[in-house]
Amino acid sequence: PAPRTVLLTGAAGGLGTLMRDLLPAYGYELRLLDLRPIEDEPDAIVADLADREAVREAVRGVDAIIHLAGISLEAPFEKILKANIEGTYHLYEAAREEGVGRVVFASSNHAVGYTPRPQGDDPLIPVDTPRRPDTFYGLSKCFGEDLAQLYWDKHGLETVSVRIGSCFPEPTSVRMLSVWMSPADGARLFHAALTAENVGHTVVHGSSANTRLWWDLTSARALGYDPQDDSEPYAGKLIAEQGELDPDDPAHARLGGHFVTDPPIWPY
Ligand code: NAI
Ligand code: 15L
Repeated sequence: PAPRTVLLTGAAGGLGTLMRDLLPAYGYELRLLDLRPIEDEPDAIVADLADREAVREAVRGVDAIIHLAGISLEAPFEKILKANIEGTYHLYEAAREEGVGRVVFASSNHAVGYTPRPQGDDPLIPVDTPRRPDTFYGLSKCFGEDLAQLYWDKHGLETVSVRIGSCFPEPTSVRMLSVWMSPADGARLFHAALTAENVGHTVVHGSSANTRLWWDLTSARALGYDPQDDSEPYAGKLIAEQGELDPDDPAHARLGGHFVTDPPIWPY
């Protein structure tokens, strides 16, 4: 049966806030969890993924989990380790123990951020492109995807890992014209990921059907995802303001954009 009760971790964050607005229209009852309290949501669970008991209690009785909680940008390794690596492990252990059947995992383009972006007639980046994380943050998403594969192979717990491009109300950079996922398409993709049958562990790219797309959406469409949006209407203004991407600039040559070239955050 289609999932009805869904735990949304990271519910106070940017994407969580967008999804709190959009997902109930698909018939889901959301249970919310975040480190931070959420205004006007007194029932939201305020908990750290480090707290295994709280996490186990939070997953008890839900049909599925959308896992957005974690550090969403580059940070010192110790912080990434705690929130994204150990935190995601705690969530999967809780899901296994409580018999939750499906997780939708917010992976990221930064798991493969060093992949050169296609130029000219180059083919779109396939979903099985080799891992090339551009940060410890991206590396934690590689870990999450591998954890998902392990829990499918060993425990039969299904996951759709969504390598999200940039999900914000509007694209705000020329790079985002290629990787933007409109919030409405994000909700469509999460709904497809929750309801498609027999996903095992499936990795998909998460973006709208952008004219300037860099990656292949075939595996996402195979779940039933039918993106309705395209960033192109924003292109004129953004390119006028920021100029076209210079392929010789290392910050523009690869999928991960400036995550590739930003100075490392110390202490390493
Ligand atoms: P965000 O930083 O706005 O939200 C993340 C939320 O997770 C925050 O509310 C934070 O309080 C919570 N959180 C952090 N550590 C926690 C912990 N230990 N326990 C409980 N909650 C914790 O990030 P955003 O943009 O909403 O992204 C959501 C997820 O999607 C993240 O996992 C991010 O890596 C991923 N993602 C987002 C993209 C985007 O375009 N927004 C692109 C690619 C991936
Ligand atoms: C991500 O993984 C981040 O969580 C998000 O804040 C954006 O930076 C996005 O990637 C991006 O690549 O634009």
